[in-house]
Amino acid sequence: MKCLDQRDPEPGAMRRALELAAAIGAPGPATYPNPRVGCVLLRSDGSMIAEGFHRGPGTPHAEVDALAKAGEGARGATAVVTLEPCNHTGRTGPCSQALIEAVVARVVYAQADPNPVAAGGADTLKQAGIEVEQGLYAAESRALNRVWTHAAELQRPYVTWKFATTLDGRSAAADGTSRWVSSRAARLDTHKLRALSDTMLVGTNTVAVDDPALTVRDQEDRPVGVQPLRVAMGERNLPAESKIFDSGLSSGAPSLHLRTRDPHEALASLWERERRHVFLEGGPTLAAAFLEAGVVDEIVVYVAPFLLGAGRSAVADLGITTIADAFRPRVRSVDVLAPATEGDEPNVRLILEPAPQAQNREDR
Ligand code: AOF
Ligand code: ZN
Repeated sequence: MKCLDQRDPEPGAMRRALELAAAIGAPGPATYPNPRVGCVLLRSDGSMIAEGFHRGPGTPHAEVDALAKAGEGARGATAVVTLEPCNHTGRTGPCSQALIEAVVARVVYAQADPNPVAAGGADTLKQAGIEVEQGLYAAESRALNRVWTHAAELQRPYVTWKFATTLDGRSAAADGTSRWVSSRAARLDTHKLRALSDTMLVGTNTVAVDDPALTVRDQEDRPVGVQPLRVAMGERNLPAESKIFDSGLSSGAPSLHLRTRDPHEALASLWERERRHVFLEGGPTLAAAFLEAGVVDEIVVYVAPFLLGAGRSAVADLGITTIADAFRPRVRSVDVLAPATEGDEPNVRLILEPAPQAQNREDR
């Protein structure tokens, strides 16, 4: 078996566990509603016994995956795992018990489990006489499951609001044409971001006016990968032939009409359906409702370099009448998206993070 750094094998094992966790692919539907987790079992001399990772809901957790490979060899081992071993019976049994039964000597984990249903594994292990250490590469583990962690802490799905705008803040021309103000490169980028979420959300007005498919598609416009749940939210009745209800078009992507205008209610209902990451694509009324409810966690904006002078805004009236009350998210990144094809133009992408609502007000 491969030997890790003999003097201090645990950091190397944790780096390997993080790598294993990430090997499942991009964060999102591959493991949602579960996190990405990796585990490495070490002998007391620092050599590796076995490794494992989590492949998604219903499959063994990382620790159990590694323990199964180690068999009797796990006795006296150190388990190095990216997340606190779970303490509950969910779709599978508690990892804390599995580690106790395998008679491991020591458990080193990075991130405490933010899921209240599963937390408590560390205490159970300590009570069983196992040495437990927490915090090694905790920030890296948190970053590995950034959105999942945030959602678990909030106990509602994480919300990314995406919109495209012209230089003068218009998201569509007055006559409703130019459904796409952004460049082809920006639209391709949007599909990559959609693929990280497990839920697409729009208002019923947007479905009635734009009739979006809300699927994740490739360069050739073919649906690809695990399709998010497509949700129309609002009280307006929708034509049965709306594209979002067409599962044939979209490799079986499921859809749902939530008959509520309340963002909190909608998110609670999606959380119950085990949704972790909502990708909100408008329209202006729904965006304003989510902003006012303080439930937008991330904003992605594509700016197209042209003017319309009139037309629909990306967001409806927020009741702000003076500059001091402006909604000012923090800028996380600004990037230029180069043209994807001839005739396409560069667009600018901003990723922003609203400050928590109360803090936003106090800061002024
Ligand atoms: C671990 N190791 O590899 C994972 C953990 O319903 P279940 O049984 O799939 O449990 C899911 C919860 O267990 C998840 O929300 C998280 O708190 C924890 N995931 N825990 O020890 C793992 N995937
Ligand atoms: Zn577990």
